[in-house]
Amino acid sequence: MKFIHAADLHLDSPMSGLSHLPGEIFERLQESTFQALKTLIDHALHFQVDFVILAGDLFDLDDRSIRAQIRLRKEMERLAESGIPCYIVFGNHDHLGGNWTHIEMPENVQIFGKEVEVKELLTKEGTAVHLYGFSYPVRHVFERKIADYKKKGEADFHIGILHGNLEGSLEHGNYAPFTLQELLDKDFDYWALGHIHKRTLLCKQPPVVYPGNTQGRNRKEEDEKGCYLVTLTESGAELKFFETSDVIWRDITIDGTGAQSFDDLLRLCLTALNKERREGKGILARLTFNNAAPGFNDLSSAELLEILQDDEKEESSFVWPYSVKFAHPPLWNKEDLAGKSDFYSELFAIADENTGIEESLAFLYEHPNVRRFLRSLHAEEIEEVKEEAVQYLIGQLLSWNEGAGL
Ligand SMILES: [Mn+2]
Repeated sequence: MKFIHAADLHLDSPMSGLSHLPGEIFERLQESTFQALKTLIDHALHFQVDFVILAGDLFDLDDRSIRAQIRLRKEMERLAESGIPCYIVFGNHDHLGGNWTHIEMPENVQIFGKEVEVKELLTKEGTAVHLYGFSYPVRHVFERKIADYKKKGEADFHIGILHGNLEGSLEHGNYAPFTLQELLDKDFDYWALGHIHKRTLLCKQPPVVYPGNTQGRNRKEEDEKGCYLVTLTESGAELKFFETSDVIWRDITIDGTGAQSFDDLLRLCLTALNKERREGKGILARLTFNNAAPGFNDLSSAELLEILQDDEKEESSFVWPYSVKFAHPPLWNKEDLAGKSDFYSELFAIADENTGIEESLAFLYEHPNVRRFLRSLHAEEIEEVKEEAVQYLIGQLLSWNEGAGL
């Protein structure tokens, strides 16, 4: 028996905060969650799987844009033509309590209700499968829904579908939490999880799987994203990962040792970027130079970026660098400087305080022409901004001191 397990498609993600990208690339990114779904269904048809599982957060927003629902229906109809059912639970992003225009899905689509229930399937070959799951009735589900999963009746395979958080994992909301042991205690043959966007195999036998999301939507969701083709037999499970992402986020580190000139840097960048190029895929790359000569700075990186971006806009297999940075080994360290003078220790203390950034940026966020283009910063982004500000300030102060012969 074989099936495809995917989760967190986040169809029609607005890709907010990325509209500064060139129009063609931004549009490609906005289309990418749909393209990922299409690729997923292509795989399901190619392998003629017995069914497909989508483990929550199919839609990005709880209003489920009509566009997203129509696209989902179109792909579900392709499955229906091949007689392939699709089992769906809805998660915190597309909970049942949202206010959305109802679009009818074809009959092969099996949606789990708000309480844990079992759906029975007899495959074409006569294998009996019991699938267990529930959909979020509201956005915030903090109950331990895992307690409601129980094996029911006789079947060749029992499969749990659960959109929720592995307890202790801090990157996502602690919804419908569970521990690995709780899952294993259920004695199911496969756990089809959703919610955590990073692909993670929690257990090999029986497989307990977060397939990750199907398309990265920001630089934190880097590298290839996709789904699993799962084959279950009496003797065990076999998992094969398939990529579905159309645009891939990459973090690239380049060793800048020996780069003497701007030309050297440019050549190193071009080599690194071209190595990433993949037919039919788009790449969004962040470049970091290690060990580059100290003379290279933000000015060189701005110029580099402009040149590297030059021909990529029109390229359908683009490699678009969106940032070039020089990671210079620090010329100073906090403790030394703070020990040297009260001025520095005070400066670090102010930077450590968690206030100030919002106030400093208020004039932008309150500006009528600007605010509609801005989204609020994540906590980590605020940390980054603070860190860069400190680096910049100290750099300026030290070079001024040097110049003044102090
Ligand atoms: Mn999600």
